[in-house]
Amino acid sequence: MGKPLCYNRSIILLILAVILFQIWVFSSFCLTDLDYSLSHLKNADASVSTTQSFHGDSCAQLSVDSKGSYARIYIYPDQPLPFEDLDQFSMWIRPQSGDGAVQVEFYLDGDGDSRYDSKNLQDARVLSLKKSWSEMEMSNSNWNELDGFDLEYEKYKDNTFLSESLDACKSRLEGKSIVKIYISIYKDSKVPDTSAFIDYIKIADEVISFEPLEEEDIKDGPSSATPGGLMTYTITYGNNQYHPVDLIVKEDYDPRTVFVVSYPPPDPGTINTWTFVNLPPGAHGQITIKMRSVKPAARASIDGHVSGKGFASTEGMLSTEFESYPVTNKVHITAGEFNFSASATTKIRPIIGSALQYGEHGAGDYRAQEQLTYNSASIYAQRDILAGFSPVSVNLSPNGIAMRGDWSAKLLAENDYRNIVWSDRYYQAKSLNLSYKARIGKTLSYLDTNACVLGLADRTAYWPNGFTDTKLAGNFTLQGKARWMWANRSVRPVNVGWLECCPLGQG
Ligand SMILES: [Ca+2]
Ligand SMILES: [Ca+2]
Repeated sequence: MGKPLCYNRSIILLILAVILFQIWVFSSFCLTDLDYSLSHLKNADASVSTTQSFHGDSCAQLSVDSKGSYARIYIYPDQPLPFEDLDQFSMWIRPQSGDGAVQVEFYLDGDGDSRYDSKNLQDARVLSLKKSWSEMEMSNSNWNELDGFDLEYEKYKDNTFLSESLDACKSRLEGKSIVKIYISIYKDSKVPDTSAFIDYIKIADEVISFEPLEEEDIKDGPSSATPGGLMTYTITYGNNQYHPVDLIVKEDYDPRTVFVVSYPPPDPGTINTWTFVNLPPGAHGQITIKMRSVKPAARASIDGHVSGKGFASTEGMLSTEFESYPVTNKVHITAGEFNFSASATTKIRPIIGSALQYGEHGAGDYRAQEQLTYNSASIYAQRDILAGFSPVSVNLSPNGIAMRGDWSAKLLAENDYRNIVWSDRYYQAKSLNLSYKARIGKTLSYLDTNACVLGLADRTAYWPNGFTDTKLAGNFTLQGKARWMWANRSVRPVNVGWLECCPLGQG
């Protein structure tokens, strides 16, 4: 009657934390949901200027010469804006020369395709009646507010729709959405040049102030990074209001990231908060933050010892591989009545590493001793196994069941970094005296084997541009040294085929 094996070691089975999220999302938000572009025509120009500004440091300068007709600002909401949600529509104008006329146009989508189509009867185009700055009682060389709700509008090519207020248009065209807005300056034909500055266009809750940073993403970061590597995030903030505000930027870091440094530095005593007191209207700025992802802690060193008589089944696995995972850093900006949130997600690239699997099965006497050393760059294993077959039985029934068993052993090493795989298998063995040292690393991988076997052995190795396959049967000793060196950007085998076999005669 065989006794159950007494295992006085803990099971060596390390399964590394694997984070399965493969999906990464990169979301981007700007301080304004409005995009704009400026017309560039032969005899008229529109450009961002810093010579004047109502809000911040910049505005749009529109000018038309005597041969031109108009200069224009094109505005595109990121998402179609329901016409009925247009509760504010205003801009500031500083006439510079001539008595130019202003016209605004709304292009509306009515069929839900997010586009304006002049041939589609459900879509609509609404234009304000042109008004000169003298008619609007604007003074030259001063900033004047134009409230779009003070203008009168008509629907393009619709005689039933004349000179309505913007509120009346909104109710008559309910259900349609704004997909683009034109703001045009038409020339005063009595003078050679007509020009004006325009700043701080407010459309519902969104503002265009022509400041260089307002179209930057609030949060920008790398789409991918190496494990443990540095990641640089940029936060763009701005005061979109008329008055100075205390603006607070608060970061919500991913727990798998570590703050390294930022410019400007965070508020004293914090690593994630920046306060800008009394930030002037239109002022914008950026914060650059360097973060590091947490490097997976892949490190273990294990000494084991097993001995006993009976059935033995051991299994071990070590791996330095890590799957990709995403880290998301969020930012919240509070500025008076405004709140902005944005996030940037960075995919941490996988670690291509190595894996070592080993194990023995059989019945009889078994002793194993091992030393395993393990870190994120390499795996080292030294194992000595002594196993001999003897019949044993398992006490599953009152009479017990006699079992006959052979010994089998395996060692499988995969160096995915250098594309080396080797596999040693021993099976149908009556006795097995196995001693090996295996190291899997980036520059050197080796397997030193000393074996004395009564049974079958199968040794295979694959590496770039080569492989070996050796099959042995009988009562033999086997000594082998196989080394793969990484040099000159390639894996070079050294002694990989070297194997000394010595038959001991059939036992
Ligand atoms: Ca449409
Ligand atoms: Ca501005």
